[in-house]
Amino acid sequence: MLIRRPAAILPSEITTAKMYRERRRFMGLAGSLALAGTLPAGLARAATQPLGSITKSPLSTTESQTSYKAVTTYNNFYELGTDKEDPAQNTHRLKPAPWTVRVEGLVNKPRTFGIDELLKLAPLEERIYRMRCVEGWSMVIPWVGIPLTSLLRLVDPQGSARYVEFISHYDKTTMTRGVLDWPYNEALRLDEARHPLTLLALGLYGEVLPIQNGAPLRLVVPWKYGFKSGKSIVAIRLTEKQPVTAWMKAGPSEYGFYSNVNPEVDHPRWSQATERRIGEFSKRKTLMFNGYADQVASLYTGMDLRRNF
Ligand SMILES: Nc1nc2c(c(=O)[nH]1)N[C@H]1C(S)=C(S)[C@@H](COP(=O)(O)O)O[C@H]1N2
Ligand SMILES: [Mo]
Repeated sequence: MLIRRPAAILPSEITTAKMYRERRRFMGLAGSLALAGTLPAGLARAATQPLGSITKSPLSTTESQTSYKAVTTYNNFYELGTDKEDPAQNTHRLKPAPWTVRVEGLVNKPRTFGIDELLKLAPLEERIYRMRCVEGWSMVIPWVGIPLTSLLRLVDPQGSARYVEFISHYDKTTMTRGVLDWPYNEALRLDEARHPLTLLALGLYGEVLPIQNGAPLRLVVPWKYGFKSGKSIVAIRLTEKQPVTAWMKAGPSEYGFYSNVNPEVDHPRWSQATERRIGEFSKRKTLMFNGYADQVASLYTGMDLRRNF
């Protein structure tokens, strides 16, 4: 059998998680061993556990996906460092297992879920979403997850519940101190949280979520700026009052509660009219609600989206 050696793989082909991992494994091992084709059997095993069967969602975009490498090395996860490369280098600061998430507050059936239970709540779906950061860059990411509404249904929200707060894990002994008022928290209105596009992500590129992307579970809200998609969530709390979120506390004039992608509302320090898709050179025009207006605009009828930014 002809063995295809790493040198024969073009960088442009390295788009899938599996291929990227294989390439890294080759580079990380003593080259002679790998090239001689004498890889010990144990090393051929996947580095991460498989998620099981995943169905493809019709809610996915058909735009080309950002490379696995960019998705997993260009991150915002301030708990693991404030530079884009930091989270991928500081993954040892977060232990994604064992893990539980408690769902509490104004619900009739408060409950704590383990990751195994979440994986069984609803069929796992691949959702390829456009994501846009408030900093002006965007990516297309094949998330794997379950609709958040599947989880909310199980805890039976009370009639008075109007908001859903998401609280991220924080450990001051290993994670960044200062910068934000930890733990990181974000929130949605209950109808936004129940919207079919709102995803509880447990994986990407067909595999378990890498730590730098918010393992073991993170929120994904594709029509809002990236910071609304809290990572490494430990608690989901239903409330009557609008929660004050970490970024609102840090800069109330810059980060409002809604944070819908809106090219007409500039960040006080820069325009939001265009964005750079990671991997592309020229800029794209930013679309209202990040291109999801048909699905979500009705959530905001009658609201002044300049005031409710
Ligand atoms: N806990 C936590 N969640 C977070 C952040 C963070 O710093 N901490 N950064 C947010 C921001 S600003 C963005 S753009 C996205 C980035 O997600 P990604 O690195 O998986 O692309 O995560 C969001 N979720
Ligand atoms: Mo962001």
